[in-house]
Amino acid sequence: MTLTAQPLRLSTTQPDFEARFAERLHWSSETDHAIEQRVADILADVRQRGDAAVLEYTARFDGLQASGVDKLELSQADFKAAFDALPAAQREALQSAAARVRRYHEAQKKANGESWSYRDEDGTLLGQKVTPLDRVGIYVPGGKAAYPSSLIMNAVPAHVAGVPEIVMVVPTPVRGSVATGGVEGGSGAATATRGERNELVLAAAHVAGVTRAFTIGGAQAVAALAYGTATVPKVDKITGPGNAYVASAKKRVFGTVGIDMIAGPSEILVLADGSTPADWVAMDLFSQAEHDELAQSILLCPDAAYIEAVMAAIHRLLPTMPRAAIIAKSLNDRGALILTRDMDEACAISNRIAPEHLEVSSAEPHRWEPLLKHAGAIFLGAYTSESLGDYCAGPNHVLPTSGTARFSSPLGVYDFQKRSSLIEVSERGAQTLGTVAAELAYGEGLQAHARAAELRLPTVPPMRGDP
Ligand code: HSO
Ligand code: ZN
Repeated sequence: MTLTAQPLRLSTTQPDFEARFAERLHWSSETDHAIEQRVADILADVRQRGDAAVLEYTARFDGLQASGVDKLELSQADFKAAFDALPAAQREALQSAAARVRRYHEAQKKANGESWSYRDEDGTLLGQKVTPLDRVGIYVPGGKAAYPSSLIMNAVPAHVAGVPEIVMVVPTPVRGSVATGGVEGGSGAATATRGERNELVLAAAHVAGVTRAFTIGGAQAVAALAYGTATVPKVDKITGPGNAYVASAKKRVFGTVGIDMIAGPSEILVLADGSTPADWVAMDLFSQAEHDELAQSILLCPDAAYIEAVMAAIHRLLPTMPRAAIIAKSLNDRGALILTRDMDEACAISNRIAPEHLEVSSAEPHRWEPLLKHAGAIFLGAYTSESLGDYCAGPNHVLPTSGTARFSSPLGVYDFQKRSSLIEVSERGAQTLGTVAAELAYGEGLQAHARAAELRLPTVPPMRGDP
């Protein structure tokens, strides 16, 4: 069977454009009810029975047997061994990616992650103190869905923020029935089966500053991190991608702990003026389509002939791709090539979509960039392929999806920090502020508030209102 990709072709001048455009963008993030219920049960069970429940679910879902959760812990030595065993080119690539991501996030911390304060006319000090979270949990999906690059994107900003303890959880399921019963590296006794580990993920943990790691996954791992068990430390925030169970569990533990965004399928929108080689753009569209059949790749362009050239490139290149089936399904079900009246209109439509990744594939990217308001990340110019941002340019690749870039931002250092307000009122300030506060407090009928302010005035007035 030959695969074909026929992304939806639209033109903004066609009468039914709005309806067909809206239909193509629609995506529902609803989790099915059965999953919600099972996750709720697992969370409650782990909360109540701790390690024992974690062990049972890990045995049941991952086929990984252990006599204690401590036997499922990996050590820094395990990370280092995985790193050392990699080919030199991979080691260097991991290090270089982590270094660039670190540098970017250090700049981010400097620009908007530092404490600040000022003194007002009365000498009162007002400010904001920024502190890192004490402990964060990073979820790393298992098997093929595990992206070492995502671990870097989560752990490095946490590390740069100054989080002292970064706990990773990663399922290492035992494939089929081959439970080998090997020694858990670094953890001593041969009392745990050994699951399928992703060595690149462990190596990434080495370069990204992960402090502890457990080979557990699913809702049970999220529960262990959120509530803590005898062995797994309770964290303050959980970040990282996961399947529907993990996403549902993260939503449910929100409030007990912080969480990052719940990411939908990957998206790329290419705004093209026709000056970039069509093959490059076709491959950029493929690059997000290959993530997932639900991923969305869209081209917006005012040049009809260029759209034909990209379409031809898609047909020619698709059969050469190992993940052609996923790419074809993604393009057929969710992709679109949209002819616009001009680049201004293309920019306006892009803002309506608020894509996760926005490539401005134009000879004049800086002409269009000021018009672009809503996007997780904006890639300027023909050389800036989105995939460079996925791995190593520096900015975070954890980005708002499904239009949420209208109101949210990339994962960053600020997600691993919190702010406390600082107030130090001077004697004179107590006078100025005391009268204002007392007036408002009496207005709210809160006498103790009013008196707390008035007692600090040089002349304390009589209390207003009946006792
Ligand atoms: N594009 C993905 C991140 C990723 N790409 C990881 C490759 N590896 C986020 O939307
Ligand atoms: Zn990607």
